Amino acid sequence: MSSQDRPLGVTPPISTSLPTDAEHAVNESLLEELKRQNTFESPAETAKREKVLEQLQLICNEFVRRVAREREAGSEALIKEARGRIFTYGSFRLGVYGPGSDIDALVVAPKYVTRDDYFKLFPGLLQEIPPTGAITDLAVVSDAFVPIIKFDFLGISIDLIFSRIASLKQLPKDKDWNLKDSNILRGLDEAELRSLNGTRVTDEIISLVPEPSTFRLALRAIKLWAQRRAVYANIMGFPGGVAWAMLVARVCQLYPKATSSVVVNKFFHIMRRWPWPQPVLLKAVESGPLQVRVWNPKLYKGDQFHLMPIITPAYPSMCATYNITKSAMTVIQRELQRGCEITDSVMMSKQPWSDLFVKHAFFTSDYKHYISVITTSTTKEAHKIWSGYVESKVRVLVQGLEQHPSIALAHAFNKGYDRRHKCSSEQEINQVQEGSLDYLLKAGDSSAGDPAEGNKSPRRPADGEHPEITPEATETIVFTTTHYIGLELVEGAKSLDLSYQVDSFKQLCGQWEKFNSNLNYLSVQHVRNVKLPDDVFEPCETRPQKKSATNG
Ligand code: 3AT
Ligand code: MN
Ligand code: MN
Repeated sequence: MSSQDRPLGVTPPISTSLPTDAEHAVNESLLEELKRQNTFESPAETAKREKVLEQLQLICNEFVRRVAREREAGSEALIKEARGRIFTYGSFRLGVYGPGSDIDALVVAPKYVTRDDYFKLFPGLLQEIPPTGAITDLAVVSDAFVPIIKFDFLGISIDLIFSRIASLKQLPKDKDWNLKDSNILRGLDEAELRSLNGTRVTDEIISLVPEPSTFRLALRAIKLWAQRRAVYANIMGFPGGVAWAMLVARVCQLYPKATSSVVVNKFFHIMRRWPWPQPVLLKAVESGPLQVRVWNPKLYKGDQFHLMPIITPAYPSMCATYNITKSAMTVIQRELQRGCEITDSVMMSKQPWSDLFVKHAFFTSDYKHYISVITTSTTKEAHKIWSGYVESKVRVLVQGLEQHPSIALAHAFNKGYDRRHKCSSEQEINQVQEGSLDYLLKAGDSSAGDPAEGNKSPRRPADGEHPEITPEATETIVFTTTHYIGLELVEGAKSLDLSYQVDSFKQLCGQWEKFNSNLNYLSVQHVRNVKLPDDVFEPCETRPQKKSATNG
């Protein structure tokens, strides 16, 4: 258990006052609201997660034993004792997972086990050891930035990554053994370092908060708020789960005895007034023991460009928010301001917590002008790769738009919209590529076989081949993903010629080595609020209306 007396953080606490009765009461109502909002899963579902993790541990041991038998033949004692270890990270490890959360886990193995062994043997063991049908949707992504095996285990999605420990021939049996000691990083390559990083960061965050249960409830509230307000998305230039967790952890350090409700209220005030670009740190940044780059704006010019640096506590410390754009920062500041106002009034019991979690108005009233970035592909496989790449570059377009003299703010919505279209001619495909929704397949529309699966052979074109459109075989399923960027114009803005920004963005994406002009397409369009498609609105929402001339 964490010590109540040891001060945590890079400064002393702001207040060590104990909560008042009123604060306890508001805390109770926060817990009730989070339950009502379905952020907790049932004990039975959590028990299932534990069972899945036990199974994974057994598979992990068997995996290491098999490699040991092959590579350490003769060392009977070593083979007999050979074992691996499953660690978790992400929302499960932080204790803030909900009904839909995955389990992010890491396989740790002794020095003689390689990443190649992991990708060669582990998928087979997943098919072999658990009962038939327990593992579904297995996908192996060995060439990713963080190489990963993804699958569903009894319906729970699992992200499983791997690292060995180069200094250990045998992993300790001790249940309390962990990855905290930075010396375990010695001798590892970049991918292995990154794989160990997730668990090391989450473990450090928890060990650096004065009261983990207070932290967890407050973080659940902040995560829900950030998701509802669409300011949760690392890839779109907003903080992701780890960054929001670190901000909440910092506030917990500053108010070590406070309730979660007070932490949430103080979170908005402290973060609203944070003197960016001064970094948010949970502890002093360590510079060793390895020769690995650590976040340091005095040493690295690139680190000076981080607008809202939030620094991970585990060595080697990194900036979790290097993605944040100028516009995203403005949007975050506005949302923090809104959070200040609402939670101040909630703390005085003048407003309910539910007001904090009201959905954003990105499409309904925030903007008049939108830019839509439409990626199109004619096969499902090609679309996954292409849309993923373009998504990771939308921030670059945002940064370009921010430079435009007529644009005050370019706000990228935090998620893209996936759509499927049924086209019966080359011309219709072209229209879809340019943003037409005339051939949209509604969810559940099965008139084209199983549209989720895309074009079935023989109509599905081979890789690199253009889908053949003949009078007999007339249906092509076209896949699109659209990202919306809301624009705020400067006062008195006249022209809105974005061709320079748009062309440079298209050029950047088109230069990607995996871009296939036969299968992939990219279009960028200007959309007025009154022309936004139906599916970005909930049934209960009011669409933006064209102002009638008489209303002026
Ligand atoms: P959920 O409860 O699962 O929604 P989470 O915080 O666990 O929330 P994720 O499972 O998406 O979120 O991510 C867990 C961690 O995995 C967070 C981050 O350290 C790492 N991670 C996720 N996506 C990426 C990515 N694209 N690149 C690098 N690291 C990633
Ligand atoms: Mn997760
Ligand atoms: Mn995950």
